[in-house]
Amino acid sequence: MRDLQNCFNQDAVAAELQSVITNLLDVTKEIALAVRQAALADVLGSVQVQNVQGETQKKLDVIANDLLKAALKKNIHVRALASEEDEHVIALHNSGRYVVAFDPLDGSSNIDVNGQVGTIFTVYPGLDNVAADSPLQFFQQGKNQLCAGYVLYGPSTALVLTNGGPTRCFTLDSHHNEFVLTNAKLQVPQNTEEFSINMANQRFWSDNFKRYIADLLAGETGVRGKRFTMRWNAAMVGDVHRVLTRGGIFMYPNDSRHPRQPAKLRLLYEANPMAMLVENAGGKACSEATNKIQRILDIVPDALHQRVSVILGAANEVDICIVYLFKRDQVDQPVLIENEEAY
Ligand code: AFP
Repeated sequence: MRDLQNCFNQDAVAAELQSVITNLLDVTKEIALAVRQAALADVLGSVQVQNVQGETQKKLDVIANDLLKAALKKNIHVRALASEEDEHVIALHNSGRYVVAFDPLDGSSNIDVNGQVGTIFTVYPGLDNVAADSPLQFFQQGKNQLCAGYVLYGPSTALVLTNGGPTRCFTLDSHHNEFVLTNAKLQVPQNTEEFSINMANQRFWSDNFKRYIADLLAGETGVRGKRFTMRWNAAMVGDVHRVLTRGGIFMYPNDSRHPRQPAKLRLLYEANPMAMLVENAGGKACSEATNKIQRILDIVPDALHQRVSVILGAANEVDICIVYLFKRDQVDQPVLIENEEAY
């Protein structure tokens, strides 16, 4: 707690917010233990129930969600909760200063194969003129986030956190059950030779996006003139952690599988917290909408479980991807870039 407390002090984090973050992190230590015990604690497998996203819930999804909700319900500073696993907002304390959203166990398809999973969380100011149980509490731009972070349950348990200042990395010291600061300022290199995408979706991508990936694959003799490698963990926490620690670009683009809902990742508790962590580490995070590119943190949500396309990581590589998406074949058409100074 000493390292976390120093960081709270450096960032001038309000005492009430500190208590919310501390509650969240205490639960992640319990989840880390359950993930480690796995079959020994009978937490693998599914519960044969679908969540609001239409995904079959894993036992650990339910356990993590219940633990987080139970802990935060006791905190008088939390006005409302939103979880990937719950369809509606959960109202808590009317006078609470904060609203909290989380994906209790991101990458849950990895649970049963002993792969990386994680908890992603974000805290926004509660809105006084809005009912505590209203989704409007969460229809705030990502740039309003007071804190964003994730805990990655990998070979070690890593916490990556920003309170608006630098993006820091802590490692769980399991002997003392305490997060110890191990990188005071993560920095995403501007350029990269590593990309992260689910290539199996290629046939559903736009032609411009296919061309961008084809040029990454073309190697030293292609137009990019260098060889790229590819990694895909199927858990955003794992893939973004690699981008934050080693560099790279992570993409989950729009695809044509579900025309009315072309993106997969959720804005509130996946894209926004990751975008804040990446931007505060010097990277970029954007999303492709019809004929325009948006900084993720500028998107005004209109649904609690809204999905957005995500392109984030090395600043120069994100820019190059945007050129492929919007400018290359459309040089005579205006390209709308919202909040242009961010790009
Ligand atoms: P689950 O938590 O349902 O496993 O989904 C994980 C996720 O939302 C994100 O963490 C991954 O990047 C992405 O989905 C993986 O999607 P694909 O299974 O389509 O590769």
